[in-house]
Amino acid sequence: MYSGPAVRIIVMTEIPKTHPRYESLVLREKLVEGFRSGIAAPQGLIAHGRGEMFYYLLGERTTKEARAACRAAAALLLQAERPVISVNGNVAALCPREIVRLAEAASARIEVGLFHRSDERVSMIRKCLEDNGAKGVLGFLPDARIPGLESMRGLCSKEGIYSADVVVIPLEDGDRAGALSKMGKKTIAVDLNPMSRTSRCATVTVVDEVTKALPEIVRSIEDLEDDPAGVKRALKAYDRDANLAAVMAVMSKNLGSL
Ligand code: PTJ
Repeated sequence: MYSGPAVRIIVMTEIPKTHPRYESLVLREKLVEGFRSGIAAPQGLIAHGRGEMFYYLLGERTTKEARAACRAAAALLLQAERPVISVNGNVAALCPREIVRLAEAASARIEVGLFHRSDERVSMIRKCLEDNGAKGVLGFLPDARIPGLESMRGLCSKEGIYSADVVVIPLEDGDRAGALSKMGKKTIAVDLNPMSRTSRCATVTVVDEVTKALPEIVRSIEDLEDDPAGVKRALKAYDRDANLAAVMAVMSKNLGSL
């Protein structure tokens, strides 16, 4: 019988590429890895499961509604003067490179903003983003507060979220999304749940899996960056509530046909 010190058994599951749900399982592994390294909060695993459920109802694909929302998001970012991308543990674990690419394309700052905040997690997430090419990541030394928010998520940086005009909020909690809107900021949510408070209060809501949504926003920025008329058209064509209703119709149709 083993009598040595306690050991932590780490099991990395190898996913065969031929598995029909390969991509989904790889995302799970990334998040579990993020949790083990301390980047993602344990609560993040639960939030991911909720997202997976909505993604399943969507048919695990990018809808035309998501593409239209990404185009509107790109237009909003191109019009912004002080855009900021807010990053939490799940987003850092799933797609740090995509965050950095979006920040470059949109000339945006990156700020770490955590619900389950600890200095250790903030600095691990900052390091993870820097390892993927990020520069000047904000959030480690917050010097401002979002009015009306008691949670740790209310802490922010004056130079970043506090003075931003457009904030990208992937996988956000509803309280902060609402508080940012009350501050007069335009927000871009990425959330697989079209019914969440965040989805219903953001200026633009992309209902898609975050690792798919961020590159699609980058593609739209590249497409629209020298096209001011296209930027205006993308914003005019986008109606958040109609877009969310169409996404919910896709989900109910999929449910009905299963
Ligand atoms: O890292 P922290 O401490 O800031 O905590 C991060 C979590 C995600 C735990 C925290 O923000 C949280 O509790 O979020 P919520 O309120 O559960 O909201 C997360 C939303 O994101 C839910 O509506 C999910 O359906 C959705 N979601 C989860 N995974 C994805 C997703 N949307 C897009 N892509 C995903 N991969």
